[in-house]
Amino acid sequence: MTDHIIDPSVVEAENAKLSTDLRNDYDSLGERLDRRGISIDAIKNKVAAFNIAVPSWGVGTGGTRFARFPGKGEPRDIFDKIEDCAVISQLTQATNTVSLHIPWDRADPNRLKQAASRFGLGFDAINSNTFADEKGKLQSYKYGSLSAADAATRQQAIEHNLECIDIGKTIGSKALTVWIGDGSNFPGQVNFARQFEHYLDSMKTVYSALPDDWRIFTEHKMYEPAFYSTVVQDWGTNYLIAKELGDKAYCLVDLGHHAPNVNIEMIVSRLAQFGKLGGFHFNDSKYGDDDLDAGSIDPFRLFLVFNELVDVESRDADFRPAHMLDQSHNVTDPIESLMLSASDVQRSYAQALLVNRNELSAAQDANDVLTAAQHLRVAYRTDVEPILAMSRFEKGGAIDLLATYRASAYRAQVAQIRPEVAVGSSGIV
Ligand code: LRH
Ligand code: MN
Repeated sequence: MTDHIIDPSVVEAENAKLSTDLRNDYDSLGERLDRRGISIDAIKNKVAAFNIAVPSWGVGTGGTRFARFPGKGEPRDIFDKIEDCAVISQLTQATNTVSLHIPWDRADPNRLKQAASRFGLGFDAINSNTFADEKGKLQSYKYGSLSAADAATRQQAIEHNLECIDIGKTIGSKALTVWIGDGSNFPGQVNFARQFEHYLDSMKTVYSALPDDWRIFTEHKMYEPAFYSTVVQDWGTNYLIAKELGDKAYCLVDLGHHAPNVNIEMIVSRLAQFGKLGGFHFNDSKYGDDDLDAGSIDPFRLFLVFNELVDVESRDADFRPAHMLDQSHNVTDPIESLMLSASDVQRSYAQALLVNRNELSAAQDANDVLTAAQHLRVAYRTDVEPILAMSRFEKGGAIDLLATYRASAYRAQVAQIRPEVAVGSSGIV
């Protein structure tokens, strides 16, 4: 029996105000899609099966290197974070997995599993962290971790990743995500080839410890915290790594880790075409790795990414990229942002499912440029909110996410029991 963190009667009461209008909106959209030869229920069923993992580190208020402004009812530990994730899952019905980060979420793995399964939550990819030093560890990652010149430092970073695999095995994760900040700040500071060789050697040791049914995701990022060179800097390097490591190795695409205006949807197509697209960290950005809410700055780009994913899915039924959010909520209630972001990622998937792929291919092959472009725009311009809301409603979630969450007064309730967090800290968590 799954516990509900929000009193179901609050959700029912809010839904009761909206369900008739929703039914009407759904039926009228259904008629319009019918005229396009599309079954709205088929789209809704696919949307209902779509899941996106919530980052444990995203439910606390985030910050920058300059400052962090904690909000009310900040989660005190991973168990508070799991409860906040349960709220997001209950109302969206689209986020029944959590992605942990070690050591930030280190705790008794069996307690973690229990705390999550109480709310019907599971664990997605587990993230290692060798981009910050951990108290009690001998070696510092100041000059790198898995790619460090110093062998003892590399060994410590390897052992940390092996520990993450062990924790993951107990809690039911099936993947390890490895993002490292290793790089350099000055020309000449490192030998690129030797540094990359160290990294590959270290990763081969980590790879050899993966259980048979696991995957390892390597995440590329253009810069930060290193500002001259980064070991895993771009998708090309990431593809090389996945090929070097083996069949269980895949590339993870964090949307914010590319220079502005980079054609990310084409990177997605390339990695998928060569069988090395493992998953995503969805967020949005305007300049750097801004970790803004997915779909909040450039929703058309998010749609174009899903247009590529649905294209691959239409040719490969086994294609199962891991979908995760990776955001930092500096000025909003993280629960509200994560709910809307999960829904906006679902929205891009639903819109991409509306593209008439046969007619699109015919127009592409005929160089009928505008007809081809129109097929994407018509899908993108379709308001699929009735499909998203009906999927939530039928699964016991909220028709109006924000209104229902605010009606629950969850934030005010937890602010009663969770102590105020002192101001003055900085950093993303
Ligand atoms: C690096 C990153 C990575 C996480 C961290 C919290 O920028 O995207 O995925 O480990 O954020
Ligand atoms: Mn990321």
